[in-house]
Parts: sequence; structure tokens; C-alpha cells
Amino acid sequence: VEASIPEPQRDAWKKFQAKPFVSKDDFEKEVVRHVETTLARSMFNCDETAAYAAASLAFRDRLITEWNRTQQRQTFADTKRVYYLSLEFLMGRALDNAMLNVGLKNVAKEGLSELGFRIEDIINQEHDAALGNGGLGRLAACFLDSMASLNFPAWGYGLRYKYGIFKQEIVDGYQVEVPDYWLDFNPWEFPRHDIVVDVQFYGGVRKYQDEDGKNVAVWEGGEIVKATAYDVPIPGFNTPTTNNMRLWSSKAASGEFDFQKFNSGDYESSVADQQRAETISAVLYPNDNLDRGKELRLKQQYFWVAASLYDIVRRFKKSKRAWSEFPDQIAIQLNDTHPTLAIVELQRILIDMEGLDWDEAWTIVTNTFGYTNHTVLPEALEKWSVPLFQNLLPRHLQIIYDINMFFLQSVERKFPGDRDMLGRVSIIEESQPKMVRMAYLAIVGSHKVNGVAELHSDLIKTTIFRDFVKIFGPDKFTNVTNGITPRRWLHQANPRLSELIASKTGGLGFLKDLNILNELEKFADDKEFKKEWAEIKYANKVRLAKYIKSSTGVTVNPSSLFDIQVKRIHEYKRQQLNIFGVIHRYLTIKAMTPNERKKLTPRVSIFGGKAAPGYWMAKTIIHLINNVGAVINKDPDVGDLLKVIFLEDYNVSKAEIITPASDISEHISTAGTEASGTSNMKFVLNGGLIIGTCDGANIEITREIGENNIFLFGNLAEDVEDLRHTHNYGSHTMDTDLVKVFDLIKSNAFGDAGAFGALTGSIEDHGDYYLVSDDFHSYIETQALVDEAYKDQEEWITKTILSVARMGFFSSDRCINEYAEMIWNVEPLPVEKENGLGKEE
Ligand code: GLS
Repeated sequence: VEASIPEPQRDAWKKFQAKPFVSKDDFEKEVVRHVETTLARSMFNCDETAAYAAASLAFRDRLITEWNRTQQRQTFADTKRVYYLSLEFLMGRALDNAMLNVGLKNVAKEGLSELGFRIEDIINQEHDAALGNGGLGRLAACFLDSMASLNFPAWGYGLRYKYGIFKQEIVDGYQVEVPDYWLDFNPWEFPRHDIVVDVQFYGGVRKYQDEDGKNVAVWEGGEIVKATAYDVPIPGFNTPTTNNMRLWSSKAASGEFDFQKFNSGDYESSVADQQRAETISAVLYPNDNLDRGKELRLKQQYFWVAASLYDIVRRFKKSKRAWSEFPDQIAIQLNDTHPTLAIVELQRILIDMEGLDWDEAWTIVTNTFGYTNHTVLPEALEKWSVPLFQNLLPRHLQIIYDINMFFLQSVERKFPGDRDMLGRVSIIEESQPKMVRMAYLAIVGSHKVNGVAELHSDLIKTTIFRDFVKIFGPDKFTNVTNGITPRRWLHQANPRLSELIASKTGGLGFLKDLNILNELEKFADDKEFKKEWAEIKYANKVRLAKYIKSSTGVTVNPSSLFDIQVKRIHEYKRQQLNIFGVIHRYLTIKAMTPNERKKLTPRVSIFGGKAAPGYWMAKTIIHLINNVGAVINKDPDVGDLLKVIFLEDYNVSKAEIITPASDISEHISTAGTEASGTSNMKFVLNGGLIIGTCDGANIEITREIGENNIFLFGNLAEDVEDLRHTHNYGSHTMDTDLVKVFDLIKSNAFGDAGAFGALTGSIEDHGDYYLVSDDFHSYIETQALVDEAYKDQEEWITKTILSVARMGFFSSDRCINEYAEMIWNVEPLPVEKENGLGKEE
């Protein structure tokens, strides 16, 4: 560390080191100090926003003290570190999480109350950090929590988007997108104006031989954009370890604007340069499971990857180790193919900047990277056009061609004469224009490739990456089934359930070793326990019912069965199957006599989720759900027997209210399409049962909790291809109940049927790619089983207790330990109790 304080002066530092508060009084002192100094307010103008700001700053100060200690310890110990590269970190709110992870929520609650505030109101002031689309981004956030909680020396690297995922408004039943400007006040980030990296774009490559006859390539010209680091502390649960998430923000190289241009009267173009640079980190692309191939997105990827690698390499070089030790010191995980350019960038740094030989460099590169695949959907597999690449990153394209040449040579040696194989596995697709296949590049440049649930990991080996298994052997491919952090998704979202579990299992230990939940099995038939368990579920449903009332105006009865499907809207996730099922239920109710209706299980069908702004069919599904709700919710024949709710702007903080309130949740993707799913785990962990297809992690959930505790239905992944073939080339007979549902839609019962023609048509006339009709009967029958099962509340509660007791496997801690052992080869590095105050490199 260049600017370290000389030995004789260090005593003074130690004497005055910041001490994290632990008592209520000290917390209050910090809050009042921040209100009166940092915020320049007083007790006469301190509203909830100011109280939130001050409480957050108090906790931020506390986190940053531990962050400093953690970083110093990691620097001194100089053991292997993990870098998790992700274009998305869907963090949600930080204050509640920080309070719980450092174990001071009760202190804060009492302190705030003495100062005149309710802690819930203060927590609700916070704007979600919504730098992600859905499961992939939330997984990255859970992983950060687990890595810190398990004391792994690990950093997340991402982009500091000015606009996170858009805010969804529902206007007349349609989704409307509103920009999410979230940085107005963000106490959780530390701008590092001293950590700035130049990132180059465009330009050209000059090649020559130096005096030793060595080929040299120089990438020159083009333009420079500056990347500034913003650090966000990530506190582990019940440990001093506080890791770092570093997000990069873009600025024009010339600073605010180009003064030369300004002075010469070219003011507009100097502002344009600045804006063009800032655009790079301006917005998160709002697509989940879809690649659109836009140039700005490729710019984002390289900007983020180049800055992160520069930072990682700089830190490594300080240790003065040999380059060959790089993979012993550093593991980099690629969250999907978005950061695949990191492979090329590291190779470029090593050969062009550091002068290593190709082979030596390539060995280092491949031993450093691991690649996680998150989808098999063809429309989501990233490809970049070669001309676009050539223009933006000319040197990288050359390196990709070289990587491909050496790779194809090795394939040729292994499978002599197999021309088809070479064409199939080439990193360059010979199309018009040529395309770079990013997943293939990620496989070739990594030492391990993993899927995110067992079925998914099997599928990638037998379908999209089949040839690569033959080439590299099966050991390169592995599975790490996804997990979720029980800190946020149980302790924070469902405090009463967490408290009850703690009271029966000897404290909060289960939050760090989720298998302790097993001890709940012995209470599955305990009358007292079941009563408390049921009361908590009911209270959570009351909480959601209140939220539904306030946000939609609809009154729902908390004694009804709450049936929830919240996730991104996508045809493969089949919200259309759900809403068609709702319409079928409506038809059934309408055809009944009042006496028959009395026997029914009242149900509230709750939907939530965003559609990508350009995904028209997904938006049509939202429109249909809202129109169906508008009709059913005011039909006096139906009353409380069925309500249909669409919750606007589903996000992480809303998930924390919604998840604990479910009786049943829907995970009903066409078999073989949902790589894992993670909300399925969250719902079961909160004492809800699930209805689902044999897809993704549903299969392992079934294995863990037992098939009596889950409602499975529908065709299997292995049959999907044949069914699609029959739809297209054989005969396609529609399910008769579904035809009745379509007839009702076509009668304009839910508004102008023309609006839904494309949706019904995709099933009736255009091949029913997602097998909605094939699975409809089985879905309806299984929903009837759910109704029956719910009538026996005693049995239902027992099922939910047994399920929770068996969910230990799905902790993201288990997941991170598997990555650490099988892929990263890193050990935890606990932070000692006493240590000096240090500043990160
Ligand atoms: C996703 C998958 O669609 C989910 O099934 C998976 O749970 C998640 C995390 O692995 O990744 N892939 C993707 O592109 N978005 C996702 O949510």
C-alpha cells in the first residue's frame, strides 16, 4: 500500500479507529448526528425519508468499518480469491438485510421508536436496487450473501446502471414502462474517484515483428471511455466478513466535457461525446432469456469486462508472483455468457501487454475461468455479428479467430475428417453475416461448465453442448443446483416463521446450516406447533390481502386458498396456461347451482411479473389476465369463490411480502425449458406447496420433500420434441375444455377478442410450441386435487411442515460450497476479531 502511515504514528490511528456501534444509545447517537450534520436537518424537519437516510448511513458506517478490516485481511493473507462477473445483481433493499446480518435489527427498532419512528415505515422508504431482470440476477445477489456469510474472499463485479429494470404500471389492463431512476439517494455505494480505468473501443490493429522476430500486435486509435468504480459493502450473516461488490460507471475520457471543443465553439459536440460515453452504463437491458444483439449491449459487456480485468490483474501484479500462479490466486466465474469477452481480454493482456507466449497464456486463461449456463432456449444464446465485432473490438476478433483455429485443429486431430463436426462446433458460425457464438467461446475458454439444476445440466450435455462433451470429455461438465439465501428469504421475509423455527431448533443456527430444519419433522403432527404454524401463514396472508386492497382496490378473503404465480412473463413459463385454467374454473362456477358452489374451495389467483417491453405476446398475456380479473372480480355469482389479481411492478421487496403468503404457487413451464427456477425454493421454504411440471429444480425439490408433498403434472421433457413434431406434421387435436375457454374469450367476454387472437392462435393454429393444450387436462385435474387437499387443513399443514423441514439442500450456502470445492478451489478466510483499520488497495 503506497500511502501507508509510518510505524510511529500508527498508535494514534489505533486509538481513534472507528468503532462499530453495538448499543441502542450509540445507534441513536449516530442517527441524530447524521440527521443534524450529514443531512443538515433537525428534529423539526425530520420526515421518514430523512430518518431512513440517517439510519442507513449509521449502518453503512458500521459496514464499512468491517469492510475495511475484511479487505485488509484478504490483502495480507493473499490467498486465492473469487471474482463473480455478472451483468445483473438484483439486490433489492439493503437496510433490513444489513440490520439482520449484523444482528442489530432489534436495537435499531427500539432506537428508531425512541426517536419517533416505526422501523417498518423506515424500511419501506428504501428504493430497491433493481439491477437485474429476474432469476439470474437474483441468484447473483444470493451468491454474494452466501460468499460473505461463509467467509470466502470474493468480489462481485458488475455495472452501475443509472436505470435499473423499468417500473411497471398497469393502465387499462396494459403494461406501461416507466424509467427506474434509483440513484437520487443511495447511501450504500462508495464512489472511488481514485479507481478509474481507461477502456478502449474501435480503432485498428498494427502488426509487426520486433528485433527478436516476435510478432507484435498493437491496438491503436479509436476512443477511450473512463470506468469509475463504485463499491457496495456486502455483509455476511453473523460474521465480520464484509465483501465487496464493485460496479463500474462510464464517463467520457475528457471529463465533464471537452473544453477544447467547448472553447472553439463546438459546445454541442462536446456534450454529445460526454453523453455517448455515459450511455454505456445508463440502462439495464430489460430482457430475460432473450438476446437482441444490440451494439450498445456489446459495448456494455466489454466496458465492464475490461475494467474488471484491469482491476484484477493490477491486484495480482502487486503480489509480484509469477504469471503461472495466476490461476492459483484467482478464480473468475462467468455468470452466463455475458462476460465471455473476459476470456479474450485476459488472453490479450497476457500476450499483447505482458509478452507471454500464446500457449503459456492460454493455459493460464483456461485454468482461471468457469462458465455457468442458465438456459437452453435458443433465442437466449448470445451471438454477435462479426462485422460489429470487427468495428468495435478489432484486436479481440483476431484473438477469437486464433482461439478458434487452435481449437478446431485439436478437434481435427481427435476426429479426423469429420467436417460436419468442425462446422457444428466452430466458434464462428458461417452465416450471413458470420456470427461469434459466445457459449462455445465460453466453453473453450473455461475449465468447468455447469448447469443450474440436474435436469438442465443433463440437457446441456445431451443437446446444445453435445459435441463439446465428446471433444473435452464429460468431466468438464458438471451440475451445481441453484439455491437461495435463507437470510433474506426466510429470516427477513418471514420473521415470525423464522422465530418459531428458532424456538424449536435452539436458535438461529439454521440460518447458517439449513439442514437443521430437519429437526422440524418431529413437530409435523404436534398440535400446538401446527396451530402456531397455521397462524403465521394466516397472518402473512392478511398482510398480503391488505397490500392487495391498497394497491388494486380488490378485497380478498385471507381464508381463501392463495394461488400465486410471480415471475417474468414468458410463454415458456406459461402464465397463459394458468389464466386459461382460471377461465375454466369460472365456467365451472357459472354452471353450478348455489348448493354445488358451497362445496368449492374459495381461491385467489395472484399474478405478478414484468414483460420485456418488446415482447408483444407476453404483454398480451398481461392484458388478458387483467381483463379476466375485471370481469370475474365483479361477478356476483362468483363472489369470494374466485378472485383474480395482477400485482403491479413485481420486484424483490414485493416478493418478500408475497412469498410468505402463498398456499400454492405455480411453476408450470413446458418441461425442459426452465433451467432451474429459484422462486419454487422460496415458496416451499415459506410453508407453501407447489403445483409444477417436471422441470428444472422442481424435480430435485420433489426428491427432497417427497412426492406426496408436491402437485406434479404434465408431459415430460423427453416427450416434448415428439409432441411438437406431431403438432407440425401430424394432427393437432385441441383439448376440449380448452376449446370452451377459447370460445368464451372469442365471445368477447373479456373485451374485444381481437386483442387475444394471436395468443389463442399460437396454440390452435401455429403449432402450440409450449404444449399448452397438451398439458391442459392434466393441469385442470391436478388443480382439482389441490382443492381437495386444501379442504383437509390438518393434513395440508403437516405437508407444509415436512416440506420446510426437508428444504436444507436449497440453501445458496450449499451451492457456494460446491462451486468453491468443484470449480474454484478456494478456502474460506475468516476475519479475525482484532485488526487494524486499513484501506483497500
Ligand atoms: C435463468 C433461468 O431462466 C432460471 O430458470 C434460473 O433459475 C436462473 C438462475 O440460474 O437463470 N436464465 C435466464 O436467462 N434467466 C433466468 O432467470
